[in-house]
Amino acid sequence: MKLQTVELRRIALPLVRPFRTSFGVQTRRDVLLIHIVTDEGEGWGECVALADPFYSSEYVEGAQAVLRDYLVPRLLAAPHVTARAVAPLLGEVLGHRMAKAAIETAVLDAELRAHDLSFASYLGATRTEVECGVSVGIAPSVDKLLEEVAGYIKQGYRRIKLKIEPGWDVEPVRAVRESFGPELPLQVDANAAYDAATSAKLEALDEFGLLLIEQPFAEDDLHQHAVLSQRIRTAVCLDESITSARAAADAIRQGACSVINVKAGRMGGYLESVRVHDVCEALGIPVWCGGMLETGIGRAANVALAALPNFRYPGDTSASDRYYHQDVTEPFVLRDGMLPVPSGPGMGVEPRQEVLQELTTSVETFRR
Ligand code: OSB
Ligand code: MG
Repeated sequence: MKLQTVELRRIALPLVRPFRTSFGVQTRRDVLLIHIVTDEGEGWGECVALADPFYSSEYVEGAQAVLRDYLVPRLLAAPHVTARAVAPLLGEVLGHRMAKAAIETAVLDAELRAHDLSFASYLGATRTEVECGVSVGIAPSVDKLLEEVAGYIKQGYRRIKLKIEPGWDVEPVRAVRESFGPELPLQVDANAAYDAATSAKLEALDEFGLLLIEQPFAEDDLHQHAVLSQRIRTAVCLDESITSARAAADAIRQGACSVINVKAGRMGGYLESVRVHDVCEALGIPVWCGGMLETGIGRAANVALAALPNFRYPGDTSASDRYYHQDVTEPFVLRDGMLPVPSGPGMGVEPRQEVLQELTTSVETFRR
């Protein structure tokens, strides 16, 4: 394909409720969308970087800067682009995987639309719907938490993930177990909030029959994860630490995790995510699909990825109304705890022009 224009569009969406994690509170989502036009059609990508560099070193203003100054110029200079060529074209630029993933996704979307092929079939999906879980923020009180969890269970979510931090761990987990019973699929996510000194609290979670404990320690501290894995029966899962298929293989070999949360943005794109999926499958390690509070654009691609065979746990692929009153695409609606995998060409969803216009805060356009 010959690239003609690249548009970086920022939109702002209020969240339906504040989302509190160990790294801060989000009340709105400031999203960077990439829209490309080629001689064979158009494509969209969503950059998952958050507003602040608190979950990852990347953040939305930084992603836009590196796209503007380094990534988009390299892409526009190429005589011909395909999704597979994007990572090599951008390889000279180190890191910035979320920014790179957004570009690769937009190119892949355009390419697949041009070939009338869906993300799901291209990536290797084996299911037409995926099981959905929900990530529940740190609540103002245990009572409020129980109310929120009850609401999600009633809506049909098949798994609950509680955000935890030192001071909000054993008590909320015990309360949820006591209220909803031992059969509720339940897991926790610390977003790296623990260290060797606070690790005893994580060992105390071992009695609650959790599916997994996600990223308790720092991104670069595989050793501490390996130590915890040895001490508890509950599976240790990595999120922030896993930035590539190589990182996944290393973490598994070191005994740092027995489950991996796959997020395409963190890994530089859907192509690398499939490699992570494959490497984990070969090593007997299940994966599941994480989320970054995506709009319908990012969600469509995530749901396609989650339909691959080694995605063996419900994902953080919740319905649109878990996040937004009004989504950018037709909303994703939960049906019996599942979301349907889009089957149309490319990501199989279209941004609604009037909604985009209403939410847009800035647009930058680059031409060949
Ligand atoms: O750690 O998985 C995480 C949201 C933003 C950043 C990091 C994380 C999350 C979530 C929610 O847990 C995922 C979602 O529902 O999209
Ligand atoms: Mg996480």
